[in-house]
Amino acid sequence: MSLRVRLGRSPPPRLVDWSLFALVGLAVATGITSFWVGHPSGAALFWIHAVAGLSIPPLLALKFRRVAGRVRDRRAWDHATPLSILLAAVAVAAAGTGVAWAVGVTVPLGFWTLLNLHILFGLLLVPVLLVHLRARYRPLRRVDVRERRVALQYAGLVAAAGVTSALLRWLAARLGTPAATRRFTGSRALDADADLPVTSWVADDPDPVDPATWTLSVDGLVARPLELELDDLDATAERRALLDCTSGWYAERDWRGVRLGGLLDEAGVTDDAAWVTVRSVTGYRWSLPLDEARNALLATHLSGDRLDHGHGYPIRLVAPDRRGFQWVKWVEAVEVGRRPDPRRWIDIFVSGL
Ligand SMILES: Nc1nc2c(c(=O)[nH]1)N[C@H]1C(S)=C(S)[C@@H](COP(=O)(O)O)O[C@H]1N2
Ligand SMILES: [Mo]
Repeated sequence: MSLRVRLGRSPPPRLVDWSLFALVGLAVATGITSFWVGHPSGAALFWIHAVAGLSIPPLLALKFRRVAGRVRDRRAWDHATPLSILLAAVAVAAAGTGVAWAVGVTVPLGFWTLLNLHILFGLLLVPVLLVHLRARYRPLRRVDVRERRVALQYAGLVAAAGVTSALLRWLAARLGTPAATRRFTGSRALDADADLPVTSWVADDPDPVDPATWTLSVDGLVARPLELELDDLDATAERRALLDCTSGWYAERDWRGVRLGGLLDEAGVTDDAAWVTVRSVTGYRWSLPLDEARNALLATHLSGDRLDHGHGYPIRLVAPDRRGFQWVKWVEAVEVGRRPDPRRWIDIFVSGL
């Protein structure tokens, strides 16, 4: 009885605020890094993201209860109050779209998915929170973290978030919502017989490649640089692989093409080679560690048909266990190096401009 009463008291306001800050930081950091996790060994990252994210709403509710009076009374407003309200709205929107995506809500947003919106609100939280902090910063004091009951409350909060996350997954499966097929990344399965959507971001949209003038070069740290034409490629390697796009869908399909490892052997990589960068005609590129690259495919065919322009004709990278954005389309160059190409971080965003 006394335990319940004591647990019922709110944690100190500053602790609530600081833990909101920490949880938002954790949710944003795990959310951003999750973009380049495609292998199930990284599933814990998504789990932490869910638990951090779901721990936020209860604390927000406490905070809203605390400041409600000050917000309702217009005379109590100061220059920073509108921004605080904006921050509250963005936080609620980020949490709401995350939960809605997880249970399978589908809203027609044109090109966008709820997951894209969730990402947008999540990223927006960062600048708004920083400006809010400038106006409202209060240091955390010893007295704010001294009580044992607070530790219990937080343990309960995290446990409840974990249970809620599992419940949402169960609910989606039980109700058979579109999220029932959700992978650990949050992406939903595309119908097995559906055409793969064409997904290029930031308008990376080159003219169709002319096979008469197109060549594939393999150079960098190699003994014999190659310059190949389409007919030179012995596209007989087959591979079933799962493409998981960060906009929230995945599809397992049959691909055919040349093993990148075969080309690298033909070119003879030197001893100091460690990374392979695959670049498109637009400059869009990604780098893979040498061993992983050997195992990747430069595909010419998808589900038995020659690639069409949208999917990367004449060849595109198939990088199993990597996220979709790393599957470079319209490939024209393979560069072997000592290090990953730092330009990839810029070029995946600006190659279409
Ligand atoms: N050159 C280039 N390759 C690209 C992209 C791009 O914009 N430019 N988009 C990537 C993204 S975000 C995804 S999900 C996959 C989608 O492949 P698809 O269009 O064949 O379905 O291609 C990837 N390869
Ligand atoms: Mo994507």
